[in-house]
Amino acid sequence: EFGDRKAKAEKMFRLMDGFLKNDSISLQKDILDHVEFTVARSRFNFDDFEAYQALAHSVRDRLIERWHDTHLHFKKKDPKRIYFLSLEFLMGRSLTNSVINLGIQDQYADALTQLGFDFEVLAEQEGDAALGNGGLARLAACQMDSLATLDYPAWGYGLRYQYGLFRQIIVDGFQHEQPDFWLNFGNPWEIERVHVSYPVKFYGTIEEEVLNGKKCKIWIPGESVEAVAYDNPIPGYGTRNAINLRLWAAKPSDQYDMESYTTGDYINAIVNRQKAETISNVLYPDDRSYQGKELRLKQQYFFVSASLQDIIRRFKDLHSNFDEFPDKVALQINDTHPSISIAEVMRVLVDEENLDWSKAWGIACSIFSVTIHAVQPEGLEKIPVDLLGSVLPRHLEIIYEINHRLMEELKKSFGQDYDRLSRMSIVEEGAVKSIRMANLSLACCHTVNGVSRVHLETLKTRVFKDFYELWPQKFQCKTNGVTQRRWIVVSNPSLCSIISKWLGTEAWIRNIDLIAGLREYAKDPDLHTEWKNMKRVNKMRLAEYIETLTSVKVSLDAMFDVQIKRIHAYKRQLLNILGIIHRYDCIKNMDESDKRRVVPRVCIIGGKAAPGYEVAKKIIKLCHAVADKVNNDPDVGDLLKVVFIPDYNVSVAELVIPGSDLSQHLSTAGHEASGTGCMKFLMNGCLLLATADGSAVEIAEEIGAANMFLFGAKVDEVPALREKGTTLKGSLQFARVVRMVRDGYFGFKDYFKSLCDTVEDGGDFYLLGYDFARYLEAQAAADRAFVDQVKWTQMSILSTAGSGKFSSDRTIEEYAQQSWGIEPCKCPF
Ligand code: 6GP
Repeated sequence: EFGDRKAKAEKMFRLMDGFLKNDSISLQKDILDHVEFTVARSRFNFDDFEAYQALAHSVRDRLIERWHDTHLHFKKKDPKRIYFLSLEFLMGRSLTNSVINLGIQDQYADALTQLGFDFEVLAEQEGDAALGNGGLARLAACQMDSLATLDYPAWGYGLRYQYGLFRQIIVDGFQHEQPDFWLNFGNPWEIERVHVSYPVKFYGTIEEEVLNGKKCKIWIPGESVEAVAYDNPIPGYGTRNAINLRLWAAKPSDQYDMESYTTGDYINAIVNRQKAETISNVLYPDDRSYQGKELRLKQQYFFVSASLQDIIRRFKDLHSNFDEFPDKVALQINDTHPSISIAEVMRVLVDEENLDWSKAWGIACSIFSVTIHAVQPEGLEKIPVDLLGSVLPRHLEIIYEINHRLMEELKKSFGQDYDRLSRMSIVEEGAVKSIRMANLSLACCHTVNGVSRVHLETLKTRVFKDFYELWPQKFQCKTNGVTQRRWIVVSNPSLCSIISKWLGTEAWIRNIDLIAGLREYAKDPDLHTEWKNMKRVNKMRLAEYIETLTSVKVSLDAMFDVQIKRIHAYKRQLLNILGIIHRYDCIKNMDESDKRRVVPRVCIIGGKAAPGYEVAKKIIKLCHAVADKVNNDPDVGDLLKVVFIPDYNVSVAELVIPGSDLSQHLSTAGHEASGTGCMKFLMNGCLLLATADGSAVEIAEEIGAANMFLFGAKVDEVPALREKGTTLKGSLQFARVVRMVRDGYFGFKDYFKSLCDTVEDGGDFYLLGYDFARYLEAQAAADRAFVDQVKWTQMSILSTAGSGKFSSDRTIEEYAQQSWGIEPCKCPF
């Protein structure tokens, strides 16, 4: 039989003409075939978008080839796999990243030139896949790239939202949200698997039954929705491995509302079926609060249930004994959003696989690990008991049982310390009785990860203090990282060539530690010349983009100073704007000879505000109001320009980061879990102006504090400063700039009043007033450094050279070894 199969495989392979070929002629032929047969346009008449579609499909073919091989190989070797569950993945564009990781970028560029097209122009045709809000979601995307590159047997699981993160439109300086119809023009990067689908159940009742003399709970669900898989191949760099990101879409199930059919209510039955699809319709656009939303809970359970059915099916293909489950399966939950998976695993093992409770719990505790991405306890998700009991009645019972056993165990350690018990309880009593999803995760997961050293400390000493005292061994630090493939190789090709040339190798693209080798040349004038040229070309690209979008002309000699990230009070974009107002005010009061000493600046801000977040929306408006005044003031000219870049997303970041000189990371110390934007700037040789928060502390250790501009209250000073409250007065300068806004110097006096209130009158929770003077000093230090271009370039080179620790490759290695216990499984070429 084996001989038969082999002969058949050989015949297939001959018919296929072997693997797809990657020479220029074959690629041209492939692209044209796709124009004709996939896009269904004539080979003689197609535009840039159609060329992009055909190109993407030809790349997709090559991805699928490797992806198949990888999965066959994984199946044959049957290693322990890591399953990465995340409600959000912010992938951005795929084309350039794919051809680079496949190692066929030059061949494609050449093939397209032969056909009369330009690769870069076609790459611009692609829209962003924005199935996430911010940090946590982009981190997940970077980690998928590293998992594939490092040959780990990994799967990503998430939701295929029809509408990604909203598009930000600016009208008269105000943010408006528009839906992101990202699938309207098709998505060549996904493979629809109509036959890979699972029913996911909701609502209903619980009944008790006696089975084999044992009392059992039976869940009789009230609604069933079908989860259909959409697979997205993720290619590794410098390897044949391509792993899978499987996203679930909701489709009506045949079992849905059968009653209406039988009672003859045909039209309503169909309308109701359609409702099922709403589960995967839209991404929640707030990265902090989604408490108590039924749809959100259904989204979480929907993707978790489908993923677990898929994982268990794969396990059962080769194994029959659940004792082996922890040897084959590691489950990573990305923040607490997928933590209902803990109750689901228990339900499947106890109710469906008939394991006894303690055995099932032992298995659950050895497969799950969690990473927390938030700092504030308010950011941790809670689900009202009434809601959970209605949507997932059996899961609520299971969670109660887990909690009961947890409380019993805690009593053994802490006796009658009821305060502690109530803090650690999974069930929160109070006006709205709720389930604390973080406590559920902490009770079960063998590892609880923080995303920077400072963050882990906060988790240990504040957020999860009680749990840390009980289970110190669970707590681990996994400082975040980003992938150098996307953030240098894709987004900054000139820098990529410079690094490879000076290191004499491209090996750093897989082994980032090598990048430290640049330190040796940090003073080399030839490297300085190349480095400055690279920066200038990138700034030129950015300046053109700014002019196209905002009609503001900026000077390339100015320092490009950038703050791009979600708009949040704690990230203190307001501090930046008040600093800009101060700078403007100073320039206005200077005579001509003083003005000659001013370092010209282009201040660039970008980011989205959650639709219901008033303070954040006012900050966006203030930025525009200040820009209007400053940019049109002839006294200022090129000395200061203010630009708000609309609709910030991954592709915009790829353009902005390489073109910036300075980047700002201003969170009040203790509030940014890690920050990953700063790592992308660091890799690109942009100097950092930052508070000692999140991973900035570790960056300072790597590159030396003298090579960045650190300022502001330290993490351990913040609580005492807050205590002082009203007696804390900001500097006179601070009072003056806030007064300018209050007095309507930039217009919209009434509208900005409440924004000013947040930083005055003893409010100022985020300590803008306290930090303002030190912020201005740090800015002045940046100005002085910029004047000395030799020094600046050296600092810039040292930033790139010191960025090695902040690669997601390092983070993933740590997860693999310290949390997941998995080994690489490399597909042979
Ligand atoms: C973010 C954190 O705010 C950021 O500091 C961190 O770098 C990033 O996660 C990755 O770890 N958090 C989120 O995006 C979020 O939604 C619930 O937290």
